[in-house]
Amino acid sequence: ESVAAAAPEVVFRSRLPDIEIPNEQTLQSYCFAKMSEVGSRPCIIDGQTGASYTYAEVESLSRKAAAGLRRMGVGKGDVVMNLLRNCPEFAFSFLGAARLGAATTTANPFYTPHEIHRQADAAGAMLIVTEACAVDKVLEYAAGKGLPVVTVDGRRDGCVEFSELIAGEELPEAEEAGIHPDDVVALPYSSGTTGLPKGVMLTHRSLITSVAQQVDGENPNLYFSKEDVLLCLLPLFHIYSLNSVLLAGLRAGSAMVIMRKFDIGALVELVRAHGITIAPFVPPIVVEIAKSPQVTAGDLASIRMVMSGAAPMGKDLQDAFMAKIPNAVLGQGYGMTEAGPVLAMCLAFAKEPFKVKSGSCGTVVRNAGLKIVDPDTGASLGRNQPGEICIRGQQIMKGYLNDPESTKNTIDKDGWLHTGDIGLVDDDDEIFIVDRLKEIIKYKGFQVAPAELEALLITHPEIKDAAVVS
Ligand code: 4UW
Repeated sequence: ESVAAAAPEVVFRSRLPDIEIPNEQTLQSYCFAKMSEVGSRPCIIDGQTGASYTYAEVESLSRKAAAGLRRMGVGKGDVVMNLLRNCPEFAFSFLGAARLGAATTTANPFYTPHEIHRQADAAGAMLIVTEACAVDKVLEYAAGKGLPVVTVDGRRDGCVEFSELIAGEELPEAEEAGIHPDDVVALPYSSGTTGLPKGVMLTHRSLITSVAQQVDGENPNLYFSKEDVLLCLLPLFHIYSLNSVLLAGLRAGSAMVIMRKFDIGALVELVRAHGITIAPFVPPIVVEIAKSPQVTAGDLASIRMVMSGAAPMGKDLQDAFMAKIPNAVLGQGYGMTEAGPVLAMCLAFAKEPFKVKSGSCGTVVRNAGLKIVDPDTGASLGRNQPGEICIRGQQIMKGYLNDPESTKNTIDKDGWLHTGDIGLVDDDDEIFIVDRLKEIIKYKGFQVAPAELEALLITHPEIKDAAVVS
């Protein structure tokens, strides 16, 4: 890898060996593959209501949701919109749609009506699953388009209750046939490196690959076990939580405790009540806990692993937080919706952990290649040289929905996905993100597309033109 070496490309790999990834099946069969071992174990626990569902119950409810969605007209290739805060029904609906060969597009229930309608239109949603806090934003829109609306938290005129949707028989397994590994199963929206939010087509194959890269193998990069209790606080409408909490948790047979919104007191109570062992966070939550006099090390004693991702977390913050949870491993993952989403994961989370450095956002996942390229020349760079991070592997998106142009600008002809992030790989294969080439602004780990703000600003009669930068 010396500068003089003739090899034009320096491709970084995981320190873990590649594994066999069973990605020629459906996402739901992959996630529930260990049913005989975990059927009677807790799967989803609603932290707010205390309702608890075993693995067998979650599987059964997802089959009933599939049957219910089919009765409402959902079929292969269709798109269901989940406009929900975290709740058990999110999982039943997502997995139910998957069984029909349909995809779920996820949106933040606190988006403006305009944002929601735009996404529903672009995604071609043919049914919306939502809840009381957001239903008024879609009723008129849905009526105009003739789309059915399902509510998960009570009766509402003109809507179907989720409890009715799942009241019938299960969809028989045989009727799931016909799903291809390259069919889209999740359609989150992301602005990527430029412009407005676009539908990111994640297939059964890509999500299985991504989950396997994290939690499968003899020495999983991200070791979740059947005994673990995961905190599902980060919103499932964002790919971080959907993939690395719900899907990874299901695959590993862990229990997941669902929390609808962040509140430090409630968090401490849930950690104590359920013996939470794994806490996936984003940096603003890490900051709040690190600074809160309300939270003591004793409160968090059951936690053995804290993950952070979706935005930068520097060494200082990481060190301050570690002082608060001396018994836990704190590390980062690095994801991007388009990348499936996980590019890199902290190797201290492995079953047989590696020593890692504070401030690193992990090492490239196994069964993938990562490259650092000079943004000006496109030349592949060696260690310790910052450049644009590119990733290749079966986990990355199939492309943007109905947007071959943006797809081509993001995934090059050799299959490399260009992230728009500037980072380097050090001598120990650890990745450090140092800058961002792309336009995107991150607020609490959520994307804010400058193009959207610009479009909004210029609707004001007194504003002639606007440019938004991070
Ligand atoms: N450090 C610095 C990081 C980092 C980061 C992301 O909203 P998106 O498209 O997607 C995400 C996904 C994050 C994620 C998924 C699964 C997972 O396990 C995990 O870690 C535990 C994290 O954020 O935004 C993508 C952009 O967010 C920035 C970066 O700019 C990236 O392109 N970003 N993670 N650790 N920046």
